[in-house]
Amino acid sequence: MTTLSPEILSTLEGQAIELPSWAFGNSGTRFRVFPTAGTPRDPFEKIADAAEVNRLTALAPTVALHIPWDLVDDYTALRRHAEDLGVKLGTVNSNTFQDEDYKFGALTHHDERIRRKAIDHHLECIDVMDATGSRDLKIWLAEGSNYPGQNDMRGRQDRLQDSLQQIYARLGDDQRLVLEYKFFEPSFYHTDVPDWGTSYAQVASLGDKAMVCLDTGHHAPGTNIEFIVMQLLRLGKLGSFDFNSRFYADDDLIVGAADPFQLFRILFEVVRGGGLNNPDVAFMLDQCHNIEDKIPGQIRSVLNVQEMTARALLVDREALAAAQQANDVLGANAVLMDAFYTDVRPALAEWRESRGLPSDPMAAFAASGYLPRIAAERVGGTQAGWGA
Ligand code: PSV
Ligand code: MN
Repeated sequence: MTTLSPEILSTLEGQAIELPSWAFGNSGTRFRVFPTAGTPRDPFEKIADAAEVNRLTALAPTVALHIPWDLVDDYTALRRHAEDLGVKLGTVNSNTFQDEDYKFGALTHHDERIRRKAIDHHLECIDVMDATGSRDLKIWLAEGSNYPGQNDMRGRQDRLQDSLQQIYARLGDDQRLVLEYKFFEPSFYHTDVPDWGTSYAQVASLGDKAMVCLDTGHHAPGTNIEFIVMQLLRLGKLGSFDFNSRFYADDDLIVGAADPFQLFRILFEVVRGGGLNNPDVAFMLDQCHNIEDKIPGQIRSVLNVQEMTARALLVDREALAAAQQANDVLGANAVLMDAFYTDVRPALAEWRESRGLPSDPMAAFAASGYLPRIAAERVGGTQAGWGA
């Protein structure tokens, strides 16, 4: 059995992965949303489910909120509820994609009333962050156009910068703004923040508290995502990850499911670039569980990240550097592949047990009776979904 060194284990012990509240609600495609028994009816129940993931894995100490999906009357009560269950409230995600007014844009809109409304929404999100103790405001913009000539793309960039400056000015000293990019969808011709370069250009002129968010599902097929990770770390602007995996577009599948090797390559650049257990780089999930049970889906996800991080930490960096220096193409590649092919699962299971955690959190969850219990208890009300 492969053993993991005390240094690797202590690094893994510091790993924290933020869960998205929306992963616990029902989700689906534009064709059908399949509900599951026991789905949370409100943010309090979503946080209870997220806390269960953390209880079994010790990997997920924070939960991201989405406004307005997670609107509550009393955020202090929500914060207390989370803390009572051993987790904290994390990133606050804004939403400018579900209001009729935003059909043609929000932070980029040429109509000053609509742009003002979108800016004010973000200021309200920062009010929520003040109450929840959250550090990060995550902005993903569903803005763009469908047809060439439809919009003045340059004017939209200028207005976006102005909007972001107004939002940035409201951040507290310890708060940050992270700007997420996505190459297409819902717009099909141009998107206002389509790539890391645009996000970087927009946040770089704001200041130190503005960073880029890299969602692994938001690139064209074949994109070398680990190169982007390297570059953003090099520039000191990688603020956060939204982890998920994809076969085609923004599939939001379980991280490490579609392409485990890509996850390994990304995590190796994270390790190499000093991004692991670095408070400046938040590890988050952004996933939807359309057909699988949501809580096990989240447990599987954080375990996948942990397992692949362990493999990335196993890379023999000295041997790799030596092979690179010697232009030993296949030797260098072999160093990387050796680590990737190492099965760390037995060693991690043993280590979990030594820390008082279940060696197999998936099995422990299945045996816990939690799912049948919430299915029996959560009767009536309206189940939460992507969009509520
Ligand atoms: C839509 O693509 C999206 O998945 C973005 O990645 C955001 O992070 C998320 O929704 C929540 O708004
Ligand atoms: Mn995302």
